[in-house]
Amino acid sequence: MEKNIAGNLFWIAVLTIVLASATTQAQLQLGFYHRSCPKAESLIREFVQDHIPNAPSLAAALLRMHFHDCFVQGCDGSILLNVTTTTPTNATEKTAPPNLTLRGFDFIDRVKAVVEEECPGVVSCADVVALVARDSVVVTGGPSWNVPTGRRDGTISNATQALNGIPAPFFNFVNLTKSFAKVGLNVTDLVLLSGAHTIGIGHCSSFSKRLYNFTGVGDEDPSLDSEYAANLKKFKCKIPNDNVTFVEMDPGSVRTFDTHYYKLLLKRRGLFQSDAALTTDSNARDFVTNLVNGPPSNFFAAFGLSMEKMGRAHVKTGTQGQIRKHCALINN
Ligand code: HEM
Ligand SMILES: *[C@@H]1O[C@H](CO)[C@@H](O)[C@H](O)[C@H]1NC(C)=O
Ligand SMILES: *[C@@H]1O[C@H](CO)[C@@H](O)[C@H](O)[C@H]1NC(C)=O
Ligand SMILES: *[C@@H]1O[C@H](CO)[C@@H](O)[C@H](O)[C@H]1NC(C)=O
Ligand SMILES: *[C@@H]1O[C@H](CO)[C@@H](O)[C@H](O)[C@H]1NC(C)=O
Ligand SMILES: *[C@@H]1O[C@H](CO)[C@@H](O)[C@H](O)[C@H]1NC(C)=O
Ligand SMILES: *[C@@H]1O[C@H](CO)[C@@H](O)[C@H](O)[C@H]1NC(C)=O
Ligand SMILES: *[C@@H]1O[C@H](CO)[C@@H](O)[C@H](O)[C@H]1NC(C)=O
Ligand SMILES: CC(=O)N[C@H]1CO[C@H](CO)[C@@H](O)[C@@H]1O
Repeated sequence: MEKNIAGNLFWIAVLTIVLASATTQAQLQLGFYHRSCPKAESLIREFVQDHIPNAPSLAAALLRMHFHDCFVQGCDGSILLNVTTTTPTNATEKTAPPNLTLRGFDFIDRVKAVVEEECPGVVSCADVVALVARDSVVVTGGPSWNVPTGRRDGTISNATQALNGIPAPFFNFVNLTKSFAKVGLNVTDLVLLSGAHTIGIGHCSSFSKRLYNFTGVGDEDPSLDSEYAANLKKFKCKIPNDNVTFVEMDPGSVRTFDTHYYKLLLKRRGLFQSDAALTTDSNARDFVTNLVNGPPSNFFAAFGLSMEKMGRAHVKTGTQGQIRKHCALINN
């Protein structure tokens, strides 16, 4: 009898804790807007399907935007706030002739306007970014993945934090691992998500040191294939620190989401030190080799799982944050 009471009390305590954490810790869920804005996800998908084929290079910028958003104060749309829009790396944001990133912000604003018209004040900018990133990759023939929704928008825009959160292209393996661990991502995720560099471009200034001044004595990065380096210097990045010219990160396959990026890594042709770093750790290198040798479908499936995981990084849910009306501005 006494044992029973103790047992019951135990289960009541467990239940109470579970219920309490369920109410304070709202979770992301698939189809969060199912009741509050049933058409939200299809409107977003249709907008992407209608517009990305005319501007395919935008898909990369939009995928990268979701990554940057999640690495700074969690996936909360703070990357879109006006104060931070120019912070992540100066070289990137303002100088691309096609102005990729700026066009990315404009694209998100247009998507947000569509969902605002359908259901004002319901769909967060953070969810728009997450859904647009997925839908853009799908339109380019890449993998799909689940995007549970219910993210709320943050209200802090801090340039210093933006610079701190985003891993730099000169990071080594240890630096990268630490940076990813801060948002709950491990080495598997690091290798898989870096595979996003199978699409898109990088400015010469993002890897110039590898070509011109690796250790400060006018030398090249010895871990970069010398033939590739010579070609880059001859035809693309002709002067040090050129922040205007850009190159394809996965030359010849820049618009195709595939495992070719990993093949380049094994040929010592990853563009950034952070790409090359993935082959400096034996476990990571083995994983890269597996991805190269396996069917693309393995990469696609695993990439999708890591994207879903990244999309949960420090999210705000429930009553935290707000649903911004304009993605560039905090509601007043
Ligand atoms: C592992 C650490 C990472 C580093 C150090 C890094 C760094 C960079 C840099 C420096 C650029 C080129 C910027 C420029 O010069 O214009 C770039 C481009 C890009 N990154 Fe990453 N990145 C990392 C991880 C990721 C992740 C996790 C994703 C997405 C899941 C991603 C997606 C992209 C895409 C799609 C582009 C091309 C953007 C465009 O064409 O506009 N990157 N990245
Ligand atoms: C954000 O800042 C840009 C540039 O300063 C400006 O053109 C734009 O109108 C601002 N957006 C909003 C919604 O105020
Ligand atoms: C970006 O530009 C601002 C203002 O010009 C400057 O203060 C800052 O140091 C630059 N940051 C980087 C990473 O170059
Ligand atoms: C690009 O490089 C030029 C020349 O070094 C410099 O004047 C300019 O400020 C740089 N732009 C950015 C956005 O860093
Ligand atoms: C990029 O866009 C900004 C703002 O619209 C503009 O001032 C700048 O000249 C553009 N840069 C290039 C290289 O087109
Ligand atoms: C921005 O973030 C940095 C680094 O976390 C912090 O030192 C600084 O106080 C913050 N600035 C504001 C205005 O909150
Ligand atoms: C990383 O996390 C995933 C689960 O999210 C797990 O399957 C994988 O084994 C982990 N990788 C490492 C190296 O711990
Ligand atoms: C190479 O780096 C060293 C040390 O940072 C610097 O003093 C030198 O001016 C750089 N040379 C070039 C060509 O950028
Ligand atoms: C920014 C950062 O974390 N840099 C570190 C990268 O790794 C080197 C060597 O492991 C450290 O000295 C840096 O501080």
